[in-house]
Amino acid sequence: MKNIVLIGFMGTGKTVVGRRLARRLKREFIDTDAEIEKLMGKTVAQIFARDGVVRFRSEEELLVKKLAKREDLVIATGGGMVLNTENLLLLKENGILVALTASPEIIYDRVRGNKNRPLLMHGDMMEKIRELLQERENAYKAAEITVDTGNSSIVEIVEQIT
Ligand code: SKM
Repeated sequence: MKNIVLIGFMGTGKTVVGRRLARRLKREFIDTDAEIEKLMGKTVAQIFARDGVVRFRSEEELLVKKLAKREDLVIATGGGMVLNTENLLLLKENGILVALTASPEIIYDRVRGNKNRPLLMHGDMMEKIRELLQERENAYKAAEITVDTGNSSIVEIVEQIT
């Protein structure tokens, strides 16, 4: 069966929803950020600081190439994964893309205590969220299904996807 690929901005719930969805469907769950952290033995923040964003993006690319050959997975992608059109096409080849969304205010509430969000650590966090959301709006529209995670429980969200 095709993979289920969760895309969307940081703080939209991809990891939490993905894990629950995988359990429900009895599928393997892959979180690309966690996978890259495991591979490189560093947190995302450390990779950004020590190796740079370009290195992180190329690790994402390599990982997508591997994942696109597999089936029956639930994949939670990093928030910037879909900025690369090649990634998007590969993930779509054998996957159903599901976009998770939430308002900038809810995203802010969910991510503000998290130190592992290097793109949001400099300057005004709320402003940065709005700016990046605007830049990426179109990329997230590549999904076949879009689910707002702002006002629903995880169970309800999983229900909407299945
Ligand atoms: O993949 C990580 C990393 O912090 C970059 C990112 C982004 O570009 O939105 C989101 C996170 O999931």
